[in-house]
Order: sequence, then structure tokens, then C-alpha cells
Amino acid sequence: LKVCVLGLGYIGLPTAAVIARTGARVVGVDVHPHVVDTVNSGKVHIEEIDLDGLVSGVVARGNLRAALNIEPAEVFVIAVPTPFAGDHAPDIGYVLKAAASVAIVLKAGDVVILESTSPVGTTEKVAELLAALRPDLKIPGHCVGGADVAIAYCPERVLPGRILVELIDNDRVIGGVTPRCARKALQFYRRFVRGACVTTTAKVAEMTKLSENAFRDVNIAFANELSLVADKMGVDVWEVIRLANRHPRVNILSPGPGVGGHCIAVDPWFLVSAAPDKTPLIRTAREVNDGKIQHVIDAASHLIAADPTARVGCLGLAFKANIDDFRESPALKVASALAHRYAERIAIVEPYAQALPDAFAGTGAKLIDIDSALEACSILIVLVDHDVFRSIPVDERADKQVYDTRGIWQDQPRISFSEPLRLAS
Ligand code: SAJ
Repeated sequence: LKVCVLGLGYIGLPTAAVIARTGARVVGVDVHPHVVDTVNSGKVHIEEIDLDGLVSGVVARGNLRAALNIEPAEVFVIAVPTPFAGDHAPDIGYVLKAAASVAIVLKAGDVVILESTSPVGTTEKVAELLAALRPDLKIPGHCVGGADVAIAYCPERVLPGRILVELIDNDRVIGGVTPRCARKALQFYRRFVRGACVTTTAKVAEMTKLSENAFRDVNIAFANELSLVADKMGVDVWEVIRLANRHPRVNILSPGPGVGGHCIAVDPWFLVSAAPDKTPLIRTAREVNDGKIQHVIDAASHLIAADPTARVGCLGLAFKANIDDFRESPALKVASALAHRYAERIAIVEPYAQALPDAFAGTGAKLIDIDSALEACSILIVLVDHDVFRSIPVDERADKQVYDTRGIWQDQPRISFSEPLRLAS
């Protein structure tokens, strides 16, 4: 079997490598020459547990190689980004561009699968485009009788940090443009998925994916909203959540400095943009989670302004724990806002960064290690729950003013935002 994976990012590269491990010949196509060169040298351009070993193995065995241009194959997996344009409207330009390149080499018997998170109706647009570009082929939904090719939507559902495990173990939803398309795609996923593979229509699969991430966003927004109320009331939100979660039917998620990453902070907008007047809850959740960033900046500023000589350590820039991914990261937004406001008083600790990102240019903020921060800083702002921060014992931080936005140090003497005078003590 020859498989062509379009897009070698956080999803495409692990997917290509896992398929290659099944013995298929996989070519990964990417527009960035450095990505193609890196993969062909058996290395990876993204940090993900066990991915480096897997890629070097499948490249060495000749099962995976990367290329700048598409090649004929039997299965095409599209895993390119779907960002949003202005007004939070989804931009499916990369998907359509990838589909147009597939059209060049498409032949009867091939299977085209879209994995990118996409607005409802995108897979049908892909079919429409293929029908327009390849009138010589019978395209599903655009022909009478049996189609020459199969087109399906099968969203990825993997969690960064657990991608290789979840690619195999998670259940998959496989939505066909027609039931036959779904069955063809199912045969492909059975090669490497251990979880259940459930078939449905392309539109249902598209909306299912968006609903999963909107569900998580709404639930995190609830936790973040509780944290705002708790700050105002002078109540420890972590204790409230811990106790509420002892109820058998309550499972409140964790507040944080906001929601980051390229999925949860983006995908709910695809639902809002499809039905703006029907989605007040999903929209508000997005606004609550985005608004939490400013709340954290304000609360941290309050603390920092109260002690003008203190050095401040911001712990973490990544969008979540134990990864090197800074996309849409609330931690990065908070830390860079503080660096712009308080300049060289701010030190950043981020074990997953080699240098400070561009957002810190001209601020005077420095990247230091955690030991130096514990020595030099009397104020600590916890922005990411990396394990290395979590494991710092209380005696190394008991004398510090700590604003712990992730609740990782439950034993830390708490500061209260309802009593500003205490902050100056
Ligand atoms: N977060 C909180 N509180 C929580 C949980 C998360 O503030 O209780 C924050 C995180 O710190 C992070 C953001 O939310 O900033 C998103 O993190 P996440 O771990 O919830 O999700 P992602 O973005 O890493 O991955 C999600 C997953 N979707 C769901 O759990 C429904 C994953 O399964 C999807 O495959 C992925 O999006 C995707 O690619 O769509």
C-alpha cells in the first residue's frame, strides 16, 4: 500500500510514521523544505514523546520519506492546518489547496481522507472540487452509480503529549461522503487503529469533532468563571472544585490562565461562525476563556506593582504542561504583557524553550532556569503546570509571593485578590 500524507505537522507526521510502521510505503508531503529535509534525515521538527525514535526507524527502513511535491498513491490523508481568518471565520484554503494537488494524481480506486479539523460541509466541498478538477473520474456525490474514488472525513482526536498512544488506542469516527466511502476509509484505519472505528456521514463526523472541542472549552470556561468569582470572594477555588468533585455527578475541570493550543481555542468558533444566532453559550465560553488572560495580567500586575523592588519569575510559556508548543498560549501572552510592562524586573522560566520567543523582543526580560528564579525572584507567577515546577518543595518557595494560576502548589500560603492590602505585606 502506498499512502500520501499531506502536511507533516503535529498530526500529519505522527500519523505518517504510525502508518509507515504497519509496513505501508508512506510519503509525507510538506511545503516547508526544512521539514522535508529534517524528516528525510530521520529526525523530527516537533517535540512529541517517542516520535523521534519511531520516525528515525521508519525512515531508516525506507517506509517513510518526505517530499515537497505530491505523488500518486492509493490513500491520501490530508492533515493541513485550518486556521481562522478575520471575524473567527474558518479558512479552509489549505485544505482546498491540498485537495487540488491530490486531483493531479488521483486515479480510480484511490481513497481521499480529510483529517484536519474542518467546518461542517468541508468534505463535501473537497468532493465538489475534485469533481470539477477531474471530470474524467466518477466522484462520490457527483456521479450516478458507483464512484471511482472514496472520500471521507476522519478527524484526529489525539492529545499532544500522548499522540502516539492515542493515534492507536482512541476510537475513530469515520464519515463518508457516501456509506461506501466510509467503508473504504474504515479498511484503511483498521490497519493501525486498535480503538473502535465507527462509520457515519462526513457532516456528522465534522460536527462531532467540533463538538468535542467546544465541550471541553465550555467546561474549562465554567472553571475559569468560578475562579473569577472565587478571587472576588477571597475563596480558594481549588478547594471548592476539589470538594464539589466529590459529588458523584460533578466533574469540574481546572481553571488556568486561559485556554491555548491550536484546537480548543479555535475550533468552537467554527460552530459559532456556522450558526452565530444559535450559539450564545459556545461564544460566551470562548470569551470567558480569552478574558481570563487579561484577568491574570491585571491580578499579576497588581501584585508586582505593590512591591516595586521585587524581581518576578514567570513560570512557563507553553500552552499546557510538559510540551514545547507555544501556539495560542495564554502563558506566553501573560508573560509577554508583564515583560512589556515591567521590563527587566521580569524573568521567564521555560525549560522547553531555548530562547525567548519574538513576543519578548525589546522588553529586557530574560530566560533563566528555575534554580536561578528561586534564588532571585520574590514574586512567582505560575502560568504552566510543568512537572518540573510542580515538584518544587514548599520550603523552596514558602517565603515568596506566589500567584499560582494553575493550582499546582496547594500547600503554598495563599495571596488574596479580595484584600489588596495584604499583597503589599
Ligand atoms: N486547560 C485548562 N483546564 C483544564 C484542561 C485544559 O485550562 O482543565 C487548558 C490547557 O492548559 C490548554 C487548553 O486548555 O491551554 C487545551 O488543552 P487540552 O489538554 O484540553 O487540549 P489540547 O488542545 O491539547 O487537545 C484537544 C483535545 N480535545 C479534547 O480533549 C476534547 C484532543 O483530544 C484533540 O485531538 C485536540 O484538542 C485537537 O487536535 O483538536
